[in-house]
Order: sequence, then C-alpha cells, then structure tokens
Amino acid sequence: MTFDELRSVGSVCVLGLGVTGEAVCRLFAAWPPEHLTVYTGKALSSSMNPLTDVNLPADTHIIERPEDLRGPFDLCVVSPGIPQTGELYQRARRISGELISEPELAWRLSSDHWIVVTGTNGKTTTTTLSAYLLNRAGIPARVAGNIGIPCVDAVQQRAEGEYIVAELSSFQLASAPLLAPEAAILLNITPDHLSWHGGEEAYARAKTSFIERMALSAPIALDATRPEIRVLSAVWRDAGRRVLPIGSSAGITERMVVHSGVPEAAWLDAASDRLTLSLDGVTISLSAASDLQIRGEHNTVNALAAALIVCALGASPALVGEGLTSFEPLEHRTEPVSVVAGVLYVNDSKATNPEATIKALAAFPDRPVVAMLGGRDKLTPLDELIAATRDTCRALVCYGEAGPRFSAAFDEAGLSSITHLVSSFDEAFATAANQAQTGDVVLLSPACSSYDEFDDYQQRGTCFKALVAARAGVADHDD
Ligand code: UMA
Repeated sequence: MTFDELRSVGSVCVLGLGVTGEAVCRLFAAWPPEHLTVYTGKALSSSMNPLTDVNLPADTHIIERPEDLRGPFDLCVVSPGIPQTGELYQRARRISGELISEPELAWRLSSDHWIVVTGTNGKTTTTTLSAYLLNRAGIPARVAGNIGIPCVDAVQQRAEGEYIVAELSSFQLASAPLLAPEAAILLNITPDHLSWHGGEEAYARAKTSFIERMALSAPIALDATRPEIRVLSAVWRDAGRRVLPIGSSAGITERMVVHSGVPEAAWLDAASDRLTLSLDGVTISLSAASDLQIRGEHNTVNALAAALIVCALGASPALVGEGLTSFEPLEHRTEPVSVVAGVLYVNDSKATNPEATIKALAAFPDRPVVAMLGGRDKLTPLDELIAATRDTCRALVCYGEAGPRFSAAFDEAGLSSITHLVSSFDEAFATAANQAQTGDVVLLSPACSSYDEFDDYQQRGTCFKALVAARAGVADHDD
C-alpha cells in the first residue's frame, strides 16, 4: 500500500493498544478510514482509555477478545509485543490485505532520511548518540522507535530534511516488508526473544532482511569484532554494499582488511587510544577513548558506530569528536548513580539478557563487582555469564523468579562461596550493599526482565536509585 492508498484505505485494524496502537489510532483519526477496529487486548475503563479525546471514525469497533476479531481488513497495524508465532497475529494476517508494523507504516508515510539502528544490545545508546552527534554537527535529527517514541509521531512532527534515527527491534522489523533506510547500524545478534519469533534464525532474519533492500551505496556500520556480524558483512560486501566495519576479528583496535579497495572503517587506535575513522581514503582521529563518558568496550563500539555513520552522511568529524566526549550516559544503562561509603553503585537495569550483563561486567576491569542478578527468567543459557563473573565478581546476589536457577548454576560452576540467594529485589539490594567493600562496584545488571516485581526495567532502575539514595542518607547520618 502506497502513501496515497494509505490515505484512502477503507478498513483498518489496529492490533494492540499500547504506545504503538494509540499513535496509530490518532493518525487514522485524522484521515478516517471507513471502518476502524481496535483490538485492546484488555478491558478499558474510561479513565484508562487513551482514546477518549480522539475523534475516531463513526464506524469504529473496540474489541477486547481475540475471538471478536473479524475481518476482512485492508490493512492491519500490529503492535510489537504481539508474537508473530501466536494465533492472534496469524489470524490477523489471514484476514488482512496487509499486516505491517507501525515503523513500516511511518516509513511509507515519509521515507526519506531514515537511519535504522538495530541489534540485540546497545541500540538505545547508539540511537541517541547518533541523533546527538548529527544535531551537534548542525544536521537536524530526532530519535524514534523502540526507544519509546512511535515513528508515526516522529514523521508527522519532523521538520523538512530532519533525520529520523529509528531504534527498531526485531519485533518491529519482522513486520516491515518494504522499509529500506538511507543508512543503518547493526551492532550484534545474540539469542533473545526466541519464543516470540519461533527460533534463532527467524530472529536474525527479522533483524537483517531490511539491509538487503537498502540502496547499494547506503552506508551500513557494523560491529566486525563479532563473528555473527562478520558472516553477514562478507555477504553484503560481496553483493557490492557499502559496509563500514568497526574493528575486526582481532578486536576493536584492528582495522578490518577490506578487499573492495574502499578502505572505510572505524577502530580504536591502540597507540594513541583514540577513536579513529577512515572514510573516502582519509584517516580521521576523533577523540580519546578515555574522554568518553559512556563506559566499557561495548560503548566504545557504540560510539564508533554512531560516529562512523554520521560522518559517512556528511557530519563534520571535528564536531562529531567534540560531541562524543560531551555525550552523557543514559538512564538505566551502565549509569553511575553515586558513591556511598566508597562503593560505586551502577544502574544497568536495561540489561535484560546475559549478553548485556557480560558487557556491563567488563566495563569495570579494575574494581571488584558485586552483581545483582535476577527477575523474570528468560531461560537464556548462562555459561558465558558464569565465565564472565568468575574473575570479576566479589559476590553474586541472585533474586526473583530467576534467582534459584541462577544460583544453582553458579553453585554448580564452583562459585557457591560467593553466591547468595534471596527472594526479593529489596533483599538483593541489602545483601549486595553489605557484601561490597570500599572500592567495589555494586552493579544492578540483572540479565532478566523485570516483570516479576516491576512494571518495566525503568521502574526497577528507579527503585534501585531510590535504595541507593536511602543508603546514602544513612551513610551521611552515620558520618
Ligand atoms: N498486546 C496483546 N497481547 C500481547 C502483547 C500485547 O494483546 O501478547 C496488546 C495490549 O493491548 C498492549 C498492546 O498490545 O497494551 C501494545 O503492547 P506492546 O507490548 O506491543 O507495546 P507498546 O506499548 O506498543 O510499545 C512498543 C514497544 N514494546 C514492545 O516491543 C514489547 C516498546 O518497546 C516501544 O518503545 C514502543 O512500542 C514504541 O515503539 C519496549 C520494549 O520492551 C521498550 N521493547 C523490547 C526491548 O527493547 O527488548 C523489544
């Protein structure tokens, strides 16, 4: 369905009424289709109904139960939380002319100047940093997507020529059959959300198929230190795509050998400790890695990815170099909270899988870590997490629904002397704070989602910060 067809579509279904569904309903209220069906997935009281102030088409059906979903629909816009393998999604697809995600709809409405950032971990920091660097370089940009701002809102609000830097999840990309941005960043692909997609291959495919639709000249920055990404990079390079690798199989400090004769890449120059790019045959030194405020090697990769793509799009390297050092860590992502009684408390509540936690652990190479791990168990393998904690952690505090499985795995790996099993988040914090010694880091990087005790990871991180503040109050009082 093209832009003009969308504006005159007869029958639309909005599947799911969260952030995405509400934005899509508001959009279609402005161009009313003849018929609108909104599947809410739950009963809505008038105080909880986000559509009370929306002038919906006269022929609108609000339904709560999957069995009330009756087509046919010309178009269905599906919310990302609704699993592709589930009956609801499959039925909606059968009874709809087209079923697409909300970012795909936004792209069809306004498709120029999109940068897509995807990967399992690091998306939000890289998205925010890319938009920040573009703005610092005088190129207007705004963030959208999985970061919490619907893309349909962003494209309606953007100024002429303004870039959309879209953080897109595998859920959103899985139902985006045409989306093809002007530039892309692919960070990493590790097992996550496997039950939603029905397997690892479908998950990886969802994250990367859009790249094959991009123009051959469109820049793709990717983390070449990762084997799963190098495999894709080789395929795309052979297909004549403009692949811009960060690091190589030898690590972040090495440049990938480029066979194409266009040596465009980014790496950390080991001798000078500077973030370095090579674009159009020119080598550019951007800024010192030690001047970055975002911590850890994973964040150096994120910084190189953002810098590489914005410079490839024409941003001034001098302004990008300045922007890299003035960019501050985002809330809940390896966020230093405060130092209490000589212990640094770090909120990495966004780490909802082991891979993200492993990266956070590596961000503190010089200090023993007391790690808080647990929450709702995603049943992800723990071997690599165990290996990462072995040399870095003074104590491992396991809590929540996942606590018993994590604790049993650490015990079995011979780490029982440093493993503590408690039930609640509050208890986990108290135990972690008591185990920590001066100079240590107490790291909330739970490797699990938060839904057993909290609404979301933000609420969990905010709770952690409140507990740190309370402990700081007690410490002040004791002084
Ligand atoms: N619903 C059902 N059944 C389901 C799931 C959802 O009926 O199994 C219905 C409910 O009515 C629910 C509605 O669908 O209220 C929408 O829920 P949703 O979970 O799809 O979420 P939205 O409120 O639309 O928010 C989504 C993203 N959520 C998910 O991908 C789960 C938000 O990412 C995103 O910020 C927002 O769109 C705007 O783009 C959150 C997220 O957790 C932060 N993302 C995952 C992650 O980062 O790991 C992918």
